[in-house]
Amino acid sequence: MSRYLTAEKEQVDPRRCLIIDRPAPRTHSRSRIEDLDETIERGVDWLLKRQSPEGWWWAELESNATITAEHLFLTHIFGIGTQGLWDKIARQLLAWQNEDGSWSLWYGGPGELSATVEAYVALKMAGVSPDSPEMKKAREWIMARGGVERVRNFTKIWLALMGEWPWEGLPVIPPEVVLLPRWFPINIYAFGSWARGTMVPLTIVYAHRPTFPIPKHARIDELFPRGRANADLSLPKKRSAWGRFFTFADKVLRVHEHSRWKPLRKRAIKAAEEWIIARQEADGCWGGIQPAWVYSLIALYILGHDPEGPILKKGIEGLKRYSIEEDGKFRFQSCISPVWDTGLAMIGLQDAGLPPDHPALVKAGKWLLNEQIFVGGDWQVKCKARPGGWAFEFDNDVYPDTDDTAVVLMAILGTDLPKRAKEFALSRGLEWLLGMQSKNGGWGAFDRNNTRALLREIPFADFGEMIDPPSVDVTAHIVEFLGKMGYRPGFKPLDRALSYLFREQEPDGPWYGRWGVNYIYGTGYVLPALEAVGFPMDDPRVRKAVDWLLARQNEDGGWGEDVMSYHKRELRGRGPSTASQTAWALLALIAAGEARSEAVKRGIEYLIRTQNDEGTWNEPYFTGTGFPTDFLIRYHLYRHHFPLMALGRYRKAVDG
Ligand code: R03
Repeated sequence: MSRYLTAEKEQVDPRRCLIIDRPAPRTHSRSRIEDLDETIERGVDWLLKRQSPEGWWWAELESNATITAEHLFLTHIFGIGTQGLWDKIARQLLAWQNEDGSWSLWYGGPGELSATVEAYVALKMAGVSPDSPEMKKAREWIMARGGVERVRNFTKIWLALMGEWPWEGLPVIPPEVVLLPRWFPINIYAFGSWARGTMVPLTIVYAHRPTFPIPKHARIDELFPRGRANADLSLPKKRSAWGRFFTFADKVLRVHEHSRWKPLRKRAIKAAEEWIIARQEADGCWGGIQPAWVYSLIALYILGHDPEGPILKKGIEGLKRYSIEEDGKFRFQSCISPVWDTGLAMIGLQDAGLPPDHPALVKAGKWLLNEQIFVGGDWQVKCKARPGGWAFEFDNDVYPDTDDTAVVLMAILGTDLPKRAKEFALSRGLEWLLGMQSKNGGWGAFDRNNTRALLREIPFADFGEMIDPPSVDVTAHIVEFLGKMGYRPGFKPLDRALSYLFREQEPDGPWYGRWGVNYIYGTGYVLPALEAVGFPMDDPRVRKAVDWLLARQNEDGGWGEDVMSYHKRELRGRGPSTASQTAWALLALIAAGEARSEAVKRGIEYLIRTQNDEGTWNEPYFTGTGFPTDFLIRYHLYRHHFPLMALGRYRKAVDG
């Protein structure tokens, strides 16, 4: 068995220069607009010190207890868990536990049942005594909410893999779906890229129903309210017409699963296996995301691949790059963001006044040029353009995304780079983006026209999102890039994008934030995009958005928005001030021509006042979105590069 976690032969730590930021004190007394220059200078220095020798910036992408608990489960399944690692995981999980015994999906958020069950099981496996006060509280919290029967499908899959939940108590996904043709309403390319990369390996797992039993002491009989034998195995209720249809289809598929006549099964499994193998990345990952990665490892393992063989060995060793060990604690990242962090850091530095030929920018720009992807990927099923995009992670050639591509292109545009190389990168990036525009004028993140909403109704769909329809925030980034390239209304793709954006505007002014929390994020991207394409900022629709933001400024001069704004109308644009959300609001207002307003001045003073002694900002809140209310992300550089952009653009706007 490979013992990657205890391997001592380490040559280079793949995570060196990963920024793991902690809150720092604030003892300075800068708070006035006269302190702007010093604040910017400190912010620039902080960032420059943290650039890697290769040129990139890369900070932690924090999520929640499930990802780390599942890492423990995975090491159990492969028999590579060590007590040393499990102790570190246990310490991390306990550090995240809420006072009431539960675990949340974001800082300050309510306890969540699936996360709490996963953390509880992982702690039990790690050897934490079920009689400890922490475990007792967790158990009571779980049982008060219906116990293990009420958790999401993904949690049930992990429990089934460990013999703690019956495979019968999960919706069926037959591997034969891999064979369905692309014109069929349900086929793997109709799913969002992440759902596709996750479900293809899961079909193999489902077909084999393997179990890797856990020791008796760790079993969870106590989480079944009516006892294990009487567990409620019914599927989550879907009320819509399609939902009822799929629930019926599930019953039919169950009969098929129990029959011995499965004429296409062997072919389907073979096709799924080849599909997975063809998509492993250079660093061993799949799609740069934890779910696709871990289920691909498990699927290939079940099919008999050798853990010491080329595929699984690389896949398991690669996990190290997504791991973080700090202060005797271990946590796993669901995804990593070096390309995104680098692009945004460069834009922040440019706004802060670094010249285009600054060595840090040139170095970062050259690194980004090398990251451009010129091989095909899944997106080609719906788009005929030549490749030329960027992905979020170091290695993810199959799934470049339009959001990273737009941000990187803007970063490159403001940097002095060898002329021919720069022009080539810009033109191929632009060509790819234009090819990826969806029918409705907007852009999805990973695919074109990925909008089949009926997939949300399958019984499996109880977490996250099944599809990747165009979103306002991604579209705004691309519009902004088009503007910086000199495109103006009258250019057809831009006109279509602008009508999409205005169709999506809320009646009272703001825009929804798909990949960031929430209306402040959406609005904070749209107004700078409109300005970049020369849109008249006295347009009533712009003024409405401005008024909406102004009405939501906090007493302290900042802005904040609670994650629950995704569910509760009255929380839209409301919440404790944060550095990143304040910056988004300011970027919107400055773009709208409000730089000299009292509100913007107070917002800027909020950022000046709250900068900490290290030159960055403290931000415990999660302001990034993976899936609204199901999966939130704390990007550890958002607190830094967005304030830097806002302060820098403010200075340019009032100086000029
Ligand atoms: C901010 C813009 C750049 N951008 C990329 C954003 C990446 C966000 C992180 C992606 O990480 C994921 C984590 C996931 N989990 N579960 C799923 C998943 C997908 C991506 C998931 C959910 C449902 C299904 C399959 C997988 Br079905 C933890 C655009």
